[in-house]
Amino acid sequence: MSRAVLSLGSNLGDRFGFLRGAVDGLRDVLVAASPVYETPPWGGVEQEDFLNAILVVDDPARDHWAWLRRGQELENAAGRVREIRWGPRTLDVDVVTVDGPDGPVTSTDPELLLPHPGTAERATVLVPWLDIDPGAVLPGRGSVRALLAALPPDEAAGMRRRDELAL
Ligand code: PH2
Ligand code: MG
Ligand code: MG
Repeated sequence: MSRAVLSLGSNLGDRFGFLRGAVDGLRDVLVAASPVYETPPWGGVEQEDFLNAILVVDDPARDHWAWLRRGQELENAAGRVREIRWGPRTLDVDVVTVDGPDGPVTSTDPELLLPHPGTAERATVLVPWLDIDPGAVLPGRGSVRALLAALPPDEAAGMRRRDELAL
């Protein structure tokens, strides 16, 4: 079996529609979907605000590579064009963590680094993840609650929960 935590992001076009499209494409394996947050862009590229959310998915037949491929298919279905690093995108599906039969999967393959790099510093991932899994643990780094508490206070300050946009 493998259970994955996926991070969704969109800041181009019908942002909520693209997040919904990803959820619809994962409906048969969906365990939980977080609230949607409107978040100021991080990464230094001047661009529109993102909508971000977290999904937990589970499928006995998929390994971590299969989750990556599925995420890429969903990005392609959303018309994703790969241009600027950390730039605007219709849909970003990042594989944050994967738990397999032998525990958390770690990968140093540049195409699929696991856990997803930068997660411990990203309130845009940690906040919605904690919403749907209060006991969440980032492998190698500890509890998501503690990681969030350790971030500088302004990291989450600009995030707005959009409860009217339920996935
Ligand atoms: N993703 C990026 C770059 N910057 N900013 C926010 N707020 N949310 C994101 O998901 C995001 C970003 C590259 O993946
Ligand atoms: Mg990303
Ligand atoms: Mg990505």
